[in-house]
Amino acid sequence: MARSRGPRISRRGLLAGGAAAIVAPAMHTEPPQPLELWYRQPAEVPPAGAANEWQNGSGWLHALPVGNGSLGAMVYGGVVDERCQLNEQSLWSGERQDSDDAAAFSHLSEIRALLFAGRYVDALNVTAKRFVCRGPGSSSGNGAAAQYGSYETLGDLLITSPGHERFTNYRRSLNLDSAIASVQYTVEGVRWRRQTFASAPAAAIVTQITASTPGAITCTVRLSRIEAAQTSATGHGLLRSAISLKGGMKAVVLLQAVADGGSISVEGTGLRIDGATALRLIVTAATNYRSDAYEEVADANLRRAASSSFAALRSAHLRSHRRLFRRVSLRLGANGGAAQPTDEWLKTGTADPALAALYFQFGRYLLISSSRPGGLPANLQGLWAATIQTPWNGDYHHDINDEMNYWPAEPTNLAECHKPFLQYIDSLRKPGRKTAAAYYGSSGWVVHTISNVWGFTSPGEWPSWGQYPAAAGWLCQHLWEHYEFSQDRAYLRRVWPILRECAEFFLNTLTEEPSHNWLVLAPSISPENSFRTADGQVGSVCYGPTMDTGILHNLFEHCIQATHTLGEDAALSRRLRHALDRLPPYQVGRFGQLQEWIEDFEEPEPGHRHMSHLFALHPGSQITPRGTPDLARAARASLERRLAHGGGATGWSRAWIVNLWARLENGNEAWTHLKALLHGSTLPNMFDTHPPFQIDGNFGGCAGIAEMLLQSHAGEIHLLPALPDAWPSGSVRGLRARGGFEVDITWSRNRITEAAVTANADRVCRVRSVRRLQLAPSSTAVQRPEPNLLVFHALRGVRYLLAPPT
Ligand code: FUC
Repeated sequence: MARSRGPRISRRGLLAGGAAAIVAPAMHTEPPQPLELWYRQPAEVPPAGAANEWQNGSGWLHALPVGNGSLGAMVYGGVVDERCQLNEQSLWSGERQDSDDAAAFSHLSEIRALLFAGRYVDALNVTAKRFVCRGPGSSSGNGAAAQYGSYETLGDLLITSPGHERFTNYRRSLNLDSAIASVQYTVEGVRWRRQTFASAPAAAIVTQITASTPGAITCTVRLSRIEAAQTSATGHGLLRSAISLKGGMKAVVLLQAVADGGSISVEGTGLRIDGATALRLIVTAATNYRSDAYEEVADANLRRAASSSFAALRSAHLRSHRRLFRRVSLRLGANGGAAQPTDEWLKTGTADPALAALYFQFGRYLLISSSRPGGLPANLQGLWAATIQTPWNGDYHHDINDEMNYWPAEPTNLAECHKPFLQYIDSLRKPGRKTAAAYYGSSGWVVHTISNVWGFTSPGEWPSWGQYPAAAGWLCQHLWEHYEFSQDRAYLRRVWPILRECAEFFLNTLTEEPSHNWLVLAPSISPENSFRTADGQVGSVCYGPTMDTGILHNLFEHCIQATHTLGEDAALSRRLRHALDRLPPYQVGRFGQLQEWIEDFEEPEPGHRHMSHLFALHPGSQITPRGTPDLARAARASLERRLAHGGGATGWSRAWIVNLWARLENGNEAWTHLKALLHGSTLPNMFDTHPPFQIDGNFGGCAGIAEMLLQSHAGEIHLLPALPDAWPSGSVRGLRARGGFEVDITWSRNRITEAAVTANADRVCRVRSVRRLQLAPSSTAVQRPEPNLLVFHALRGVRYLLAPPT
């Protein structure tokens, strides 16, 4: 957003003029949108002690996730056998390791020379031998037994209720607005109800069981884990599971049963409850990842929660969840499908916009549940993983996956949920400095494709996916976006050293290629894609791929802006500008496409899932339909070419495509691909599937919907930039725009009927819409540089109403 001062109007003058002031929130006119996932049958609970292959089988993918940002559960909704599969986000195998190869730097010039001589396959071979991590790295995504480690399940809470075999009126659900998973059924006239939530304020998972007949609750409760756990029951309704993993990771899970009436006794390693009227189960857990006093932490949390009533726990949980969740509401019309259970709704394949609205809010729900301040960032599975060996180690992949996880954070008004990621990026700085020195002989910090919770920043074990230094620049985009949306200068000052050190790394590492003297990263890759060399071989390691240009352009521009905003480092700013001017330009290839590499190579896999070379269109902002129409056309040609060859096959790839079409302002194409995501890559519990389950598509799809409704990357707020014909009427409230704005939009018959913009500080506001709008009613001075572009000076906290002329 431009920060120059526009028309100067005093607050007094504005209010004196009468009418612009704060107006009541826009009323929704569309039918209420469902905020619930619901099912007619339990998720199939696997037999006790079953090995972990079942994660991608039937049961877990029907179970419903709850989470408080670090502690989570998958609730199956079983009747006789209920299972809540538990997770704690820092429970990782593996350990800190020194995976940098100190000799790597001595091979850098050789690799570069091979690349610049066009000997790509030779360069790949030397890189594979001399310029990868030491040791097995991620072990091809199977690192559970290696030092790299894997994110692991915490175990299960198992509740057995004998005599409940013949149940009727079954229903289970997850309400996104209350963040409570519920199960209800009837057995012989007794109505049973279980509610489970993961409370952030209580740092606990709480399950309450009630029955309509006093004294009816008789069940057993156990904690279990496939391996490496010692479980014990003590008197007073307490269970304890102590986990100890090879690398030194330790965890404890505690459960306190609190019964109204009846009795609790120890039965083996579990508890037996007899004749209770209500039963409350409190679960807390902690690991030694952050503190050796983890047992005390879990214990204190347990005692605090167990001494609160269910009503008090529930209302504190609701307050904490709704404070975040209710900031945004979305209605997209038609919700006929909501009458069906969610698994059936997903299967029907009908184009129901309300399903998209539910998916959008589910994405926000998942982010709130898996990423809260103080915790670790949402990993490849958010925080829900049922196995010892989680696919791809459940780690942090920086070549699309973890960035996509956080695309919705700022626009969908969950900036707090972005913080774990921002802190995690900061934590990579220290190991990343060592990696920068070992491989590039450079100061600054760098990270490559993958990281774990142990600070892994080395290149991955195989260069075609692992040699990706630009990752550090992409991560820094998130630090900047948090500032762009908030305009919080104190925050920018705090993170500036991270950005600066990253920029310094790239300034040191960029090198001149011989043909045009452009500055390039070498060796690099265009994530996970390959190309055919002139002599017909397949290469991957390259120099100056288009994505690097997009990422470095972003990083350097942001750093330049930061130096201006913070009044610092004019010399650095000049160096960055100089380097920016010498990055490779965007090139258009033989198909009219945006070229992915510095040469217009043939592609063995033209439908590749990664959309890396389109970074500048999204999530970057250098290519826009109005600002760079020729490049936007080339980007579109690239996208169409990918699609013509089967692109979008994985969930996250499809979600990226939605965002790309939204940036091309093509709502109908965005909707087509959103439907493909909903009906092709979504599991019964609404988790995205790669396959297997990978949460990035959930977040990317959620962000894509926001991107269809509101964009703010081109120095202006663009209302409904990509509204599909299929969403003729709707409303959205509480989306955020860069520049420090909050925006509401209501539309009908595909045209805006009303919008509202609120700024978090006095500043110029530029609003674009397809339809001519005016500030209504208001005395605020408005400029109209283009028919559909309004510019005015917004005052802090005033809600400006925009409407078509009457
Ligand atoms: C990247 C992708 C894969 C997968 C993995 C977790 O490597 O290319 O498709 O999403 O991350």
